[in-house]
Amino acid sequence: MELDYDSIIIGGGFGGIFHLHHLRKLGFSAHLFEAGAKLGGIWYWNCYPGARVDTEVPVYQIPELELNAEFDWKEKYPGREALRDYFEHIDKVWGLKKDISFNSRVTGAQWDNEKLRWDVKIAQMQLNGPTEIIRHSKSIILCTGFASKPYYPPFADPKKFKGLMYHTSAWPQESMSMKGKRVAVIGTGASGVQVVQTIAHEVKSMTVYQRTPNYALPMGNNELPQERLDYYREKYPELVEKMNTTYAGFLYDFHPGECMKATPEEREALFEELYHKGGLHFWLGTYQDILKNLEANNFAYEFWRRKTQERVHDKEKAEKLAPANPPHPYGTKRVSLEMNYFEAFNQENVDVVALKENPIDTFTEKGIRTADGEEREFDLIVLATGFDAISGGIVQIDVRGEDGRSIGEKWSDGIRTHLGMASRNFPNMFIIYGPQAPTAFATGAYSAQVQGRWVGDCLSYLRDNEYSKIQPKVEAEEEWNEHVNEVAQAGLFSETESWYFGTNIPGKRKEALNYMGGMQMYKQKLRENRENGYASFDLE
Ligand code: N01
Repeated sequence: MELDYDSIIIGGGFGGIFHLHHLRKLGFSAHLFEAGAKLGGIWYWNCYPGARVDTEVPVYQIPELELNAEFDWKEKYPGREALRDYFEHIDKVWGLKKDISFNSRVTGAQWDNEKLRWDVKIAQMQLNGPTEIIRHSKSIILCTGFASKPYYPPFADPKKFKGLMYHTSAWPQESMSMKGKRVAVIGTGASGVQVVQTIAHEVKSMTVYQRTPNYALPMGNNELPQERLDYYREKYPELVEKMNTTYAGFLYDFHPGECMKATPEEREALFEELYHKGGLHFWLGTYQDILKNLEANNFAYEFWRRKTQERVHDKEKAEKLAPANPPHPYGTKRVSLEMNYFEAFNQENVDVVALKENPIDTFTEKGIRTADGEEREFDLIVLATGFDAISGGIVQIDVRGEDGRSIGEKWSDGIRTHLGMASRNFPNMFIIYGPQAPTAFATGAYSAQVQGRWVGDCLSYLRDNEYSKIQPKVEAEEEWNEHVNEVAQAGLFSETESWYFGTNIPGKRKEALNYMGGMQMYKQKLRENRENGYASFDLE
């Protein structure tokens, strides 16, 4: 069999680099193709002002002891520059780049059932344009990340606008001065929040076009003193043990009590404590029934609203940012972390337009006109409008399986995977941080390692037992699909329009894109599958 590598890995974020390292360590030859010019995946592309992770150190790192010995984080919630440095550090320790091709976008892959290999098509950027190359491997590992396909809403006449316009994930790599600019920010998810709070003080004026208020919580970021870093290093094995026991791979878990059984005083005291701790404590560390019971949920919303309204001086703006009627239950869209985001609206140069009452009518040469007829003029429009998340980055690649159908065609009637990592008719293809896996409910670095170890074990099993092909049984996919959707229906999440269910993209099928049973249950399922000799898979 003519092969270039045992495995081709697509994407140079946490998933890709962990797989490259792990598979090489297991004795496989592997090569990683990355569309960007550097390592980092999402941290390469998302270079908009203020890009910062919302999971704290030491959780947001690959849990491998040798990586943490020499890297000094400066802040509890590292910014994009520090994260890029971390990727370079990993490369130094693991020597990755010799097996990576940058500026190389995988555009398609076809399974060859005679030669039992994948033929992978790669567009390599050269000075005079892209050149296509084909490489062959026994397996492919899609580490394309959950947010590699930006969403550009179908606004009227966006091309009319003569100023600058960038999506947050396609921001120019060179730094751009914001001083004196008139800026529009469309979208108030995590990216929009970060842009607003970072540049509000330097721009001439800013209009935030908000469709849905973000129930953002204070990040509580701070510098990490040396003693804290030393403590993390010394205790790292114990901290990892703790991460190995929690819902999302964090160092804390949901509160054991129930909101509906707590007295008003107990509830208020816990909410205060968690809110002031910062980070996601007032979401993934609070009473679990808040995410299941609407009455309990309203207590959390009212608390968040009171706290937020206290921070915004102008009553009209405060009402738009934290309205009396919650547009969706608290915490059922991704909760963002902010650093003085709400205070930015106390500046006279920052305004918010509530799009549900006053939608965008059209883009104009000079700016944006809303339904009320008002045209605002801008030098820069920031599209913080999110992603065709989780499945979008996969189906945009023309991956074709045994029967010649693409993964997009197969999933057009609903996503089917087994364990969120394999799909029938696509032998020896593994998906990392993708649909029907814990993905958005676990950190990327942690998930990469959990899924990577399973993939490594699976490929070693094939090699040791002289199998050349593995794919899930149809029944296994159906069972996993039922389980994923059953778990997702258990809480209040499915009632809210969000990228968790694909409903942020017009026309995209509504379905549970994440496995919401938690990391522990997921790891148990992986373990069972490995220990029963991959009984829910067909091996040839
Ligand atoms: O994207 P989003 P994001 N007209 O989908 C609005 C991670 N992340 O890039 O809510 C007007 O959350 C849309 O409005 P609505 C993190 O997991 C992490 O911000 O659909 N507005 C929403 O406000 C995060 O959750 C970090 O009504 C329109 C916004 O655009 C995920 O990435 C930083 C619109 C999109 O928000 C995605 O975050 C950044 C339209 N037609 C990202 N269409 C950190 O670690 C959409 N919107 C901190």
